[in-house]
Formats: sequence, structure tokens, C-alpha cells
Amino acid sequence: MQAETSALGAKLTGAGIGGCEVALVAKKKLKQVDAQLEKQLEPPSSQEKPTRESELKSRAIILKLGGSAITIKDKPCTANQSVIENLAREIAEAKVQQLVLVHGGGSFGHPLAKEYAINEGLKHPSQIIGFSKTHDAMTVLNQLVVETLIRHNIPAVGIAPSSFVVTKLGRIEKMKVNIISKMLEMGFVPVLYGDAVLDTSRGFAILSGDQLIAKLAIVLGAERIILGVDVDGLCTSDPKSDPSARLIEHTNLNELKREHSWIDKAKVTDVTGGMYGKIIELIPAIEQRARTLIVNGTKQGTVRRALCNEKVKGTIIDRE
Ligand code: IP8
Repeated sequence: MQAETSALGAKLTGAGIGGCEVALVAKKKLKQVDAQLEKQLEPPSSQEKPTRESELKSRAIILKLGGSAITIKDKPCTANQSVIENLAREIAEAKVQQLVLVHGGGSFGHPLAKEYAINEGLKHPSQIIGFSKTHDAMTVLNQLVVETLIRHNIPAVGIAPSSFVVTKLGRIEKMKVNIISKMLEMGFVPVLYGDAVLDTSRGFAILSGDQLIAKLAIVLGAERIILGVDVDGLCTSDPKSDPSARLIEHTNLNELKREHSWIDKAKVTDVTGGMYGKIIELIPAIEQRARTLIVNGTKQGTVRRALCNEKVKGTIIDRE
């Protein structure tokens, strides 16, 4: 039986704010924030290079805890506490030197992001409160994860991506990454998440955890990316609906690119980041030699073995 934690209690209801005036003020405010961020954030040219810190020390591992694994998908704002507990224990056992954790939104971020159409950008003032609710729900989940990690003696620090990432048309445009590399250098485990973020073209957008891990892997020069999801890995079809689905144990970018139907499947069925969408997001990081492993984060022992580089059931994706 899964232990469930209803973190936000009753369903969060939409309380829109009315009036074009408010929308204009909000837009003006967003522009001001944007101008300020322009000044503060690093120029994109310096972002694609591995940081000095990552060159000096062992290379980081980036572990994504999928929302499907750590939350109960069909119960709004409900965490799968037993899975989080188990993952925290395994992460502690693995004793990784430099680890960045990123978790997805699951039943916390996604229903609210959808209800307020956050990913479509700012079109109506009633969405403003939706942005706050979406971000707030993610901070609640983040806190649950961070608290559990700390209980297992992991020096976890929750960091809101909305505080250091800005997107343009939904794609990361600026990312102030030095705080993450500094934390890694000092032995902390930064815990980030998919978030509602400011967008220089649309006002705001949803930054998926998958886009975030790919970018972090490139910028930090990560050695490996591990995705802990709620299935055993990448399969020939959706294992949840097709019993004949076969696990692909090892593949590479050329093989994936040759198989054009992947791209089509991603467009048709996984626009919001299902398995095929994840792979597409990760391609630039795999191109930069971040070996990627997809495992079932809900099965005991898999994440520990993956972190320790031991043989584990899952899908390895290499550059070549
Ligand atoms: O679950 C989306 O992150 P993901 C986060 O990694 C929100 O796609 C806020 C919906």
C-alpha cells in the first residue's frame, strides 16, 4: 500500500482577479522584472561552457525524480511519501560526491498549470493568481522532498528555478547557474523542480524538469543523467497500455534519430513531456556526452544501483 500525503488539502480553487487595468500593471511589472533580470543574469554565451568548478572536481550526476513516481497522479496535490522516503534512503546510501536533484510536478504542478493555461503565457489577468498557485504547489512538493532528504542526512537545499531561470517562448534563455555550482562545490545537494517561470516573450511559461536537467547537464558538464520514472525505461510502445511493449535496454542518438516515429510520437501524444518528449529534451545533453539512464524510481534498489553505476534494469542512452 502506498502512503499518501495530502499536502494542500482541499482542491485549490481558481479565484480570478478582474480588470484590464490590473493586466496592464501586471504586464508593466513583468517588463520591469525582466529588465532587472537582464542586468543580473549571465549572458547566454557563457552558459554553454562547463563551469570552472565542474572542471576541477568530479563531474556531477543529475537525478530527476519524475512526478509520476513521487506523486499520486490522479489525486491533486498528493505525494507518494513511501516512494520519496525510499528514494531518499537510496540516495543517502549511494553517497554521490556531486549530485543535483530535480523533481517533476506530478499531481502538484500539472493540474494547476493546466487549469490556468500557464504554458500559453499571460493572456488574461485571471492567470496571474494561477501562476502563483502553480509555483506555490511546486514549493510544497519541493519542501516534502527536501525535508525527507534532510531526515536521511542529505544536505539538501531547495531552490526555485523561477528565481534564476528565464525562458523565451518556453525555452531557457537565461540561467544563473553559479549558485548551483558553488553549492555543489561546498557539498550541498541542490533540489530543483519543474516550475512556473517568467518568459521574455509570453510573460510566463512552464519550465519542465526535463528541459532543466538537459540544460544543467550541459552547463555543469555532468557525467550522467538518471531519470527515475514509474516504468522500467524506454519501451517499444507505452507499457501502461500495451502488454507487448518491450524494454529497450541500450540505444544511442543515431538509432533514436533514425527511428523517425519517435519524433512523431512525441509530437502527437507527448507534447507535455511523456517519455518520448523527455528523450527529445535530453538529446542536446546526450550530444554533450552526458550518458543517460532511465530507470523505474518506484522499484526498490534501482536508483541506488543507478547512482552507484551498478548494473540495473532500465534504458541506457549513449551519444554513439
Ligand atoms: O513534471 C512541470 O515539470 P515536469 C512542472 O518535469 C509544472 O514536466 C509546474 C507543471
